[in-house]
Amino acid sequence: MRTITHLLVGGLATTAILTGTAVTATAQSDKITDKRADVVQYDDFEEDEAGTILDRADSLASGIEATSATVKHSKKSIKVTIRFADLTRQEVQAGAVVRVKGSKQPRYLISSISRKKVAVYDLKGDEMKQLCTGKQTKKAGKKGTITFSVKRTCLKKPKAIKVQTGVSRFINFDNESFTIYQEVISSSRVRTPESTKWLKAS
Ligand SMILES: [Ca+2]
Repeated sequence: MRTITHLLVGGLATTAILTGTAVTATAQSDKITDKRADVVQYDDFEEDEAGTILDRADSLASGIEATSATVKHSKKSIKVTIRFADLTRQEVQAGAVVRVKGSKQPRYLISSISRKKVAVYDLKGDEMKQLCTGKQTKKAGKKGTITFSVKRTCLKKPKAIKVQTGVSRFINFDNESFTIYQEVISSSRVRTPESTKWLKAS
């Protein structure tokens, strides 16, 4: 699980730093429609850093081809819903990287730790301290969804947040080799997750 979490941090957090400057907007919910046929397969991170972008059939077959992600920032919680073309029943890991107002770096990672749970990690420093857990629900199959939410108090009640999301699936993982499918939610890019607008807790 550690490897999976680190992958999400690497993939999502790194790109978050590169994402442009802040645009202030009043909103509490934002939906990003995902580009189609854009699941990336990696067979080795050292030899295959860029991975392979799968075509439509193989993206669907990966079981994690996403169609959209919706983020809601309410007074009590932060809720993410990722929708899929045909979601696998096998284990997948969903994640979100959260920026808060006043911080240039991504501040928190929310990541699946089991089928029914996510954890929030503090990205400040190298330790990736786990701050709390939240609930996750998964509906597999056509038009399937993964929804997770965490309490806003766990993220110290941020005034506004920007969120990037993605999903990963490991196949045949052992210490020597693995295949991973990764889907980042973006309307235009394949490896860079798109950030929501600034979402206020209103
Ligand atoms: Ca997609």
